[in-house]
Amino acid sequence: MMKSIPVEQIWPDAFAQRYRDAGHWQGETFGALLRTRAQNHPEREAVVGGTQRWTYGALDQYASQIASGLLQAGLRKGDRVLVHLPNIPEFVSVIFGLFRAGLLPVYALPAHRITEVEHFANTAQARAYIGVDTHAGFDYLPLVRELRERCPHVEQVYIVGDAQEFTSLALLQSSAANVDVPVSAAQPSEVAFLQISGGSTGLSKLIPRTHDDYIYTLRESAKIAGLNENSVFLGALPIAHNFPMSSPGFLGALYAGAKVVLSPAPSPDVCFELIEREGVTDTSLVPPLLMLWMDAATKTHANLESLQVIQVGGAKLNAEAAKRVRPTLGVTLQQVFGMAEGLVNYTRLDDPEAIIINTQGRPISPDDEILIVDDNGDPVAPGETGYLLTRGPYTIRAYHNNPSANARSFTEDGFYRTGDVVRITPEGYLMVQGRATDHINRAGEKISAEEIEDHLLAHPQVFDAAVVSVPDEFLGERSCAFIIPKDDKPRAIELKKWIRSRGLADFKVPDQIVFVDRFMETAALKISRKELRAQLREQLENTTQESS
Ligand code: OOB
Repeated sequence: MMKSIPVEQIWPDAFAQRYRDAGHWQGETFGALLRTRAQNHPEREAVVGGTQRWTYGALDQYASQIASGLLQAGLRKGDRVLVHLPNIPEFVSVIFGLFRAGLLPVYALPAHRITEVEHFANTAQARAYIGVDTHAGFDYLPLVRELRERCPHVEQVYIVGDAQEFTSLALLQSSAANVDVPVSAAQPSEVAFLQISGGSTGLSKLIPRTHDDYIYTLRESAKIAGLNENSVFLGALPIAHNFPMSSPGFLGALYAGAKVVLSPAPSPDVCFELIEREGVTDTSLVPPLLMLWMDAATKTHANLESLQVIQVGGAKLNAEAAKRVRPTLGVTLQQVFGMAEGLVNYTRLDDPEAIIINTQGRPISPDDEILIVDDNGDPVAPGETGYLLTRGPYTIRAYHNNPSANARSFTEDGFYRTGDVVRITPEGYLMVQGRATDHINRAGEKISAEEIEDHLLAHPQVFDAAVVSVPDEFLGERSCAFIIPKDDKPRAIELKKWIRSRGLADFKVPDQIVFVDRFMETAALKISRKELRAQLREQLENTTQESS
């Protein structure tokens, strides 16, 4: 079994020292963070979701029960635990229980299916899985059974709801002997959890984040977003995503001692009711949802007056839409350009309107280093467009257990190659101009072209496949698969079913399928997949289409 990963493998000593000296890393852990708040204001509401309302005191107590229950069940500090939960209060008690015990959550999205979950389980060598019986019409228990068969190292399973042959989370909590796990079980410099990457090349990678570095981002993000103990944050997007988790997200809200309201769905009909009922002040949305909300706001009877700030990020927000936010919703827009690997940029609440509308913000930290380089890796002239590289006090220097991705994604001196193409304004604000990597940013969900191509190529009637992004008015981008069929041409619908049958999240099913006889004349010459995808994207308009 692998031991917990020491911080020394993430940041060189000199940098770690510098970040401590600067006061960024303050030696706090998630366990201590919750305990302090529970002691300071035990009766204040912390998490609301479904029919449940938990105070800080209750949340701390549930987290303790989960921590001691899991340790009593034989899990050991440093073990990884898959967390596959939707937006329900148990998401919060489970991860704080894991943090308290020094166990590492590995976050899977509710939309992820067996193939993705198996990949996370194997990459992390997870020893346990914590999930839910059903959510949004999907029965997760068959997935869990399949996972247990494929990954015997996932020894323990806990289920929120009807656990059938597995153990219910409620039973784990009630049977835990009343031993309080000390908050010192986990150290600030240790890895607290593994977040999943957007999967720009091939399969998702695991991102190790420490207590120290992540809590730094929560502290600063809560400040930048203006959260305080009177704030009410709505988790509308799936909270397993880094954005609604920490930018400032529900963790930033708990850091500030605020109330977190969890919505089972991000749609305006569900969220508007919660906003009115709970007096929501802040939430985070991806651009397509913002559009839906703005549209619905003109028609709703719900009272949205409590709303103050909406963070929008995950994909580029167009300036015309940005302009309409204040007049339509009566809130301050805060653009957020971030990545699970680290760097997060925000427009500030008191920035001039032109900056809020036209830029994607500036970094959280004075120690975030921003490099914008050309094709040769040389810095571009100030204000010119180039590839964004970054390093800093909360940007990882390596993925978990993935030497080949590390060689591609980080420079020798520890800069992360974000894959984004940006320029910087004289005031230091970043404007995202595009990206260099071949993924599809579908409403904020990143889909690797390569991953989907590999699954399409496994179809017996597919000779070759190339997946590209296509601009989409609503989604920002949608996915289009170009297919060279074998003699016996499949139907588009069959290929979509095929992708689903491979055990993948629904958002990865190509939105559009185009059959072609060959890719192009130049295909005879050796060109890279990347060039091929670029050419196909350009030629999309002229191609004979059989879209579905
Ligand atoms: C967030 O995190 P990820 O890891 O799902 O995706 C990161 C990528 C960025 O490299 C960039 O390509 C894109 O998503 N992105 C944006 C953007 N915010 C993210 N592109 C243009 N404009 C924006 N505002 O998506 C994420 C993590 C933390 C906070 C916010 C977003």
